[in-house]
Amino acid sequence: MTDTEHGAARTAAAFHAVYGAEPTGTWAAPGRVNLIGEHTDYNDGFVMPLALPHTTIAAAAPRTDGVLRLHSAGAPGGPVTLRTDDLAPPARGADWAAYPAGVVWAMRAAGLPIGGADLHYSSTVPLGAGLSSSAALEVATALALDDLYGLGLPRAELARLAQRAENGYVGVPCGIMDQTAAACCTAGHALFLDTRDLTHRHVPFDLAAEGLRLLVVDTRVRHQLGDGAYAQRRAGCERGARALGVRALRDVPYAHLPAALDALASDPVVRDLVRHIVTENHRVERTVAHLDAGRPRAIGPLLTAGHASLRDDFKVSCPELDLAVDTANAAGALGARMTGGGFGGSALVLVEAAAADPVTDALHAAFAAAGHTPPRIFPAAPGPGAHRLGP
Ligand code: GAF
Repeated sequence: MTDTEHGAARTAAAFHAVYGAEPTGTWAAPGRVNLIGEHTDYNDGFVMPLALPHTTIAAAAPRTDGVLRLHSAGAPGGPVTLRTDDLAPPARGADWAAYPAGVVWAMRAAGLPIGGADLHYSSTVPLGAGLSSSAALEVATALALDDLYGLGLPRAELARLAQRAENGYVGVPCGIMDQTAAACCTAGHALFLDTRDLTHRHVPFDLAAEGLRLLVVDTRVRHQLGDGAYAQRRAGCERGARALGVRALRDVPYAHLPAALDALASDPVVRDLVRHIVTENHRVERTVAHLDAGRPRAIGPLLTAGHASLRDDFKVSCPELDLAVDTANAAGALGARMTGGGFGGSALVLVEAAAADPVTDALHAAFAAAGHTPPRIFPAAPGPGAHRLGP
């Protein structure tokens, strides 16, 4: 049995222990790291996430009485019990159950014939590490309900419903990247996604075959997206688009960046946000070009340049993330950057396989010397997107 099969069997057994019956099935959705393309998703831009092997597993069975029961291996106590008819935003409290309840709300608000259900969750996606544990929870729920109620919705639609749950029910103004990564990624590939229309392409990223490793460095600095700084960046980008007369910053071509920056000279905060978004979209396109041409090592400097832009222009880094990036590069990494929303969470590091251990040692030593909490460091190879596990 694989780890995932074990996880499915354990989650199904726990469902039985909680609800006294067999689940109809089990479904998994992964966390993600974003290789490049940060904060571009709410600017209609390009992103390039890949699925982690860490997943949230939902065991579920439908109910005919309109009751929704939600239980998590990670939360103490019995199931949260709600009536689907009563679900309405805003969610009461920022409780984990708001995410799956929000998915049920979003599906029903979209007119989909979703009734009640019993759900039990287990997860190996690190929480609060900027690795999209919320999107994994939402997408596992959306896929389970889609299957239980025989809807057969396209993956991109499940991602949109999951995002609507988070925006409209939980109240977090996130973009669409994380939910699409959880729903649409495939093993061995990064997902080149155009967030304007969700068209995407699976770009081969076979690290092992290339003799490379991608390390995820969880700084253990926790940051919630809902607490204002993310929404401020988003509002600043919208202000920039309005000032430049474009629908979204994605519509500012890289070649027009100098003129756009001149036009925004009187608003340096917005000017710097715009510089990040326009250069970041360009970095995504160059990353894709390198990977398509079989030059994965060449993306290293783009990762590091992306970090500098997030630190200096978008101002969403923090000392621990900067230390991780600088230390990894000084120890011989090909490139490194923060990944996800920022202000904490995780960095990623691209290294030659032989350099993975020395770079990991250097990171531990640097965090210890700085008096920071020890980071959690693990290699990530692109795993599959959401799927049914069984029975
Ligand atoms: C978070 C958000 F949820 C995403 O939508 C995205 O904006 C990301 O931060 C930054 O790229 O993960």
